Amino acid sequence: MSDEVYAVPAEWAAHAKIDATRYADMYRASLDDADAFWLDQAKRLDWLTFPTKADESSFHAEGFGVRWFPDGHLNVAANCLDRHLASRGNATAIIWEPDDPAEAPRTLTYLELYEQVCRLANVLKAQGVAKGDRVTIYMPMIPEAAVALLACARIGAIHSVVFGGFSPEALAGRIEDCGSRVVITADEGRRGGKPVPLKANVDVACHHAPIVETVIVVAATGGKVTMQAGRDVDYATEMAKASIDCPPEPMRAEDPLFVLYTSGSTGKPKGVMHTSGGYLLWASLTHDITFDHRPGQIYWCAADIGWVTGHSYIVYGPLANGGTTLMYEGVPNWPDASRIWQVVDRHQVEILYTAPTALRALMKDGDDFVASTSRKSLKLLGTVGEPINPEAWRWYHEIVGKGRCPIVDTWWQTETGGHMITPLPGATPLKPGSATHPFFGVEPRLLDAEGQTLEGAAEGNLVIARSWPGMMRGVWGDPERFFQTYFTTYKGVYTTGDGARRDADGYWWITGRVDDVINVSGHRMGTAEVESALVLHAKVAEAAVVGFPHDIKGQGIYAYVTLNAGEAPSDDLRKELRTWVREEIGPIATPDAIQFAPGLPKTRSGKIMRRILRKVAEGDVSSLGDTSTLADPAVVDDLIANRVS
Ligand code: 6R9
Repeated sequence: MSDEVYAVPAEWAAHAKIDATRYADMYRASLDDADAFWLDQAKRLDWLTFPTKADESSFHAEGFGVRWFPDGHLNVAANCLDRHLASRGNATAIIWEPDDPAEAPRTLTYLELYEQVCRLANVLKAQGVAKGDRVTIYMPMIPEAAVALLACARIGAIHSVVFGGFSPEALAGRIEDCGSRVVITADEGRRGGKPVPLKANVDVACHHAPIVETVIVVAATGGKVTMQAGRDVDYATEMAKASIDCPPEPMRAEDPLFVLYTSGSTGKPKGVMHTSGGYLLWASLTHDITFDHRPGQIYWCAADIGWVTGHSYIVYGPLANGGTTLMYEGVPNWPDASRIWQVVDRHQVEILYTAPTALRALMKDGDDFVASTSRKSLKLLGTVGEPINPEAWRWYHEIVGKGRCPIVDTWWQTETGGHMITPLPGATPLKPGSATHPFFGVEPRLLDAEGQTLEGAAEGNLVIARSWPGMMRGVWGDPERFFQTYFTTYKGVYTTGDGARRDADGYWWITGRVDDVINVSGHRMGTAEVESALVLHAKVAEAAVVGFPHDIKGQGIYAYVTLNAGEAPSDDLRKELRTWVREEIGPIATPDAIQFAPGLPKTRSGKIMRRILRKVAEGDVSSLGDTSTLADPAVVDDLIANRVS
């Protein structure tokens, strides 16, 4: 952690939408008179019925629930499209940069995007999709993915986007959990010059999820796929037949907009549900203020649409604000480590938002890849997904941004819908590695293990003391789980699952997860999920998974595996288990290290002592702490002796 301070550049302080004084005033107003503040902010959206009330949430068991703008009506797609047509119908809504740099980029104006969304909305209706139905989207990073999200929003269908890197099994689980009868996919995706067999994966998933009646297939690469008669339909054929006339469905602010599955500390991934009014307001306002966004600027969020960052900051935020959003199909380091910077130059990107893991990977390849490009267009840089180490922060600031561009290190979660703790470029002096200060309406608090509030400079559990418009509304299909997961550890507050430190200047530093979630390359992975996948293997008796520090990924996955009696450990089996997990969940879940362990350290009541497993994985065996409560302390010596480095 670093205590250098980077002052707000003079031109930012003078010209940004929010300067330090304005931030302080607005932040205070957002807490002191929240209803008035949020009803005023709500004016940035186009409502069919303007709400008369803002926050109707309670974090307490009695009357528990999260509700915002309960009597407001609007349509999210109309806010992202229709309302811009008169003023900027011919402005570029989406710039698409293909995986292969030799191919030409594509652009869609607001009018073109609007027409495609209306057509697909009609295609969905023709397939029997109605308001409230769930539609699963399993797509590569092509404009049709954004069209799919917005088409659902237009007719009030609830989308569930599943990251294209997830396996057929993981996809099937998510389809079944939310009960989607319709899947939108593509023949193939492309990443780093390699095809991703999306349609073939959907075919396998449909075996496990017989609920699927219709698969709409975009021909993205022209790769060969089998089309099942009566189930699979060709996107282009249906689009050509569909009318461009599709009035937006009037929705209540609290009608669901989407479900997005994310890993938690226990059990299978949960479907985080967001609704229409509060979510869109939050995505739009945070995108506008954190990035100091002006329509006409080229803005690039280099995330995938399969994660919440793609939802809020590739699609909903920028389009609600009439911006130009760049969608990139590929990976940061293909054909080589200069690709991101070449894309920046090619499209004259002014605002770039990416993840620390990508920066660390590029940094490792040396500065020449950066120096060979201009990057003059860049004005503002952002990061998201995990804590950024000061070294990567400085590299981003000095080498990428030539010291000219403020960095907004945005802390938030799938559950929060959008930015929660973040610098504002015209208001906040920066400290490398600190997410700095809360956004409007966000009341962060630090609690100790007993739930006592910590004041001043302190470190503890990060909780949020009141509701905000972009907050999740529930766990799909499991109302109890929402309250159980987030509101029972500490009463009356939202528990984030993150630890944090507040320094003497009141700056917030996120220290990482305090639960059994690991953050691999900015993606959340539940240790329980990887363990479940491992024990499904016929040779595995038991498995325990922990995170360990990894230079590029932030955290890597370390698995301890106990084999069934009679099974012998071997390198081949190690490989087999890695492939197994990859196929069960997806490449992001592949263990970096597998240690065969005849026994796991357990308490006498049978609870695995993860603290010890973490220490061994980290290679920090000198401070294992108290091991006297273990049922069999000898287990630990074996773990240390056979550590995989
Ligand atoms: C948006 C997103 C959420 C978890 C979160 C935290 C970590 C995200 C961060 C950060 C430190 C930041 N995280 N942004 N940690 N600094 N700027 O990433 O959502 O995939 O749900 O992950 O990511 O641990 O709890 P999600």
